Amino acid sequence: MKTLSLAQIRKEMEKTLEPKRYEHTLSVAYTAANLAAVHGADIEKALIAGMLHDCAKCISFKKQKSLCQKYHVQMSRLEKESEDYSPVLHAKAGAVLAKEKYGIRDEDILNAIFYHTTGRPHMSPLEKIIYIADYIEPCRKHVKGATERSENDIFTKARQTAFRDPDDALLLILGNTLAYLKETGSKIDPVTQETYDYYNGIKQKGKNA
Ligand code: DGI
Ligand code: FE
Ligand code: FE
Repeated sequence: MKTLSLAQIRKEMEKTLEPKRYEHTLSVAYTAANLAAVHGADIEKALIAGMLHDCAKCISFKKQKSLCQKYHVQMSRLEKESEDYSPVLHAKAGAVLAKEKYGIRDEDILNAIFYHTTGRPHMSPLEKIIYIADYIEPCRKHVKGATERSENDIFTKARQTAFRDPDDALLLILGNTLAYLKETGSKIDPVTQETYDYYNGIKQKGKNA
């Protein structure tokens, strides 16, 4: 299968995503490109990963699940047991589509798509960039949990920190996401928790060094 150019991928996303999701997608791609420029990562890869990160968002849960099953993607217990929804599965199905439908072979881009909702310990610079860009992109008007705790203004802080210190931004986002999931009694994917624990551990070690 031929790898699609960025322009072709963009056209495909415009065709397959709902308008609001397409706007978010463009915004993530350009935010990721700027983060890559500042942090010395590959701008082209950031654009492609950003453009494709939510490529499976507008397909049904059933289809996301069957794509993951067909390509032997590891699913959490939550995803296996659920019949109708899992917030993380679109990221895994997206990585499958990126490879099988859009011809992406670069493992770093595929991992950035796969882990864009949960993160993971030991993320590559590109994985961090996509995770952060997804959250701070300028078209996102609010993030779950942040407006309710507006005295902390997590959203603004994450946007400011991302260009200075991506690990700090990562931790801020992970912390807010987990706090929100706990407050709302949502089921937490073990990888989301592991990612927070890992980056929080690094920060605490740095403080004590
Ligand atoms: O697809 P997007 O909306 O652009 O963003 P995303 O892929 O980061 O998905 C965001 C949602 O995923 C957000 O509401 C928080 C949620 N999320 C992240 N980790 C977990 C989670 N939801 C649950 N239930 N469990 C998790 O571990
Ligand atoms: Fe997503
Ligand atoms: Fe997204």
